[in-house]
Amino acid sequence: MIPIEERFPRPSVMGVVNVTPDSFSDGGVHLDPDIAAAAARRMLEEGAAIVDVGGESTRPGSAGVSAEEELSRVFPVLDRLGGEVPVSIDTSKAAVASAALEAGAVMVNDVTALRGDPELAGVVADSGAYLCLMHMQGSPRTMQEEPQYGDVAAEVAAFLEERLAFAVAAGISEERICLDPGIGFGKTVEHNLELVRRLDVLLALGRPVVVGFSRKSTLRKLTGSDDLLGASVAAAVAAYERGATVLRVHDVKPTVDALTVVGAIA
Ligand code: HH2
Repeated sequence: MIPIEERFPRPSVMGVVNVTPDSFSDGGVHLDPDIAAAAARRMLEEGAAIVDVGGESTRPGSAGVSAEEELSRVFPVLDRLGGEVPVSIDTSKAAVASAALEAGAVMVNDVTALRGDPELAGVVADSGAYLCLMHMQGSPRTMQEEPQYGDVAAEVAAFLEERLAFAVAAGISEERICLDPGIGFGKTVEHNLELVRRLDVLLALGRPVVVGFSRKSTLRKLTGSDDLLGASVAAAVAAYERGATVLRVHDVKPTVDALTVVGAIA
């Protein structure tokens, strides 16, 4: 088993393929499994190290979908990829993760950090997959109503430290785990900016950090623009420069190019 930092060295780009009708930036675009699989292959060609496939939107206000519905969206995509594209399955459900890992996924990306489904930790432990643990305050339905923190960086780090210990106690080796502050998940604009500004507080936990700022509403609020490409690339570069390892993005090529240039200058 290769430690996650060797399999996905800094910087690695994670391309986003949402197979949902309602995701907040690309909802409906990839609902056809042929189109979704083609998008995943294109992202790999453009330099993505891994593609995050999700069948349930977690946008603010969204309700959940059943495991059957989620699987019926993502499985045909994984089936078409045939294990040829490294896939992270964006799910909180053990049944979905289990089927996806069987179909070749190498990582489970759980926005609930193993709080959503008591069976998920065991599925990850038994499979030897990589795991991303993300911070969220509240649930997608309510999280943007009134997010509150004393010290957002310290509180997010304390939460992730506790979830990391939980995962390790469940038999998931620490070297398979990465951590994510959960940009936009129960956070104001200032909370999101502070988390990237003080990414060192998360890095101190000793695990690779994933940042997903791409196309999030904070960028729209900052720029006043609906075209979030430049803003998303800037946020990825800023996160990388502060030590993030994995950048979760919708626009792979511009991000890879930007990181290549920033890396050459460094
Ligand atoms: N953001 C979203 C979904 N999953 N996973 C991680 N680890 N980090 C993130 O920041 C993250 C995530 C939300 O973005 P998106 O996939 O574009 O939208 P939706 O949840 O509506 O499908």
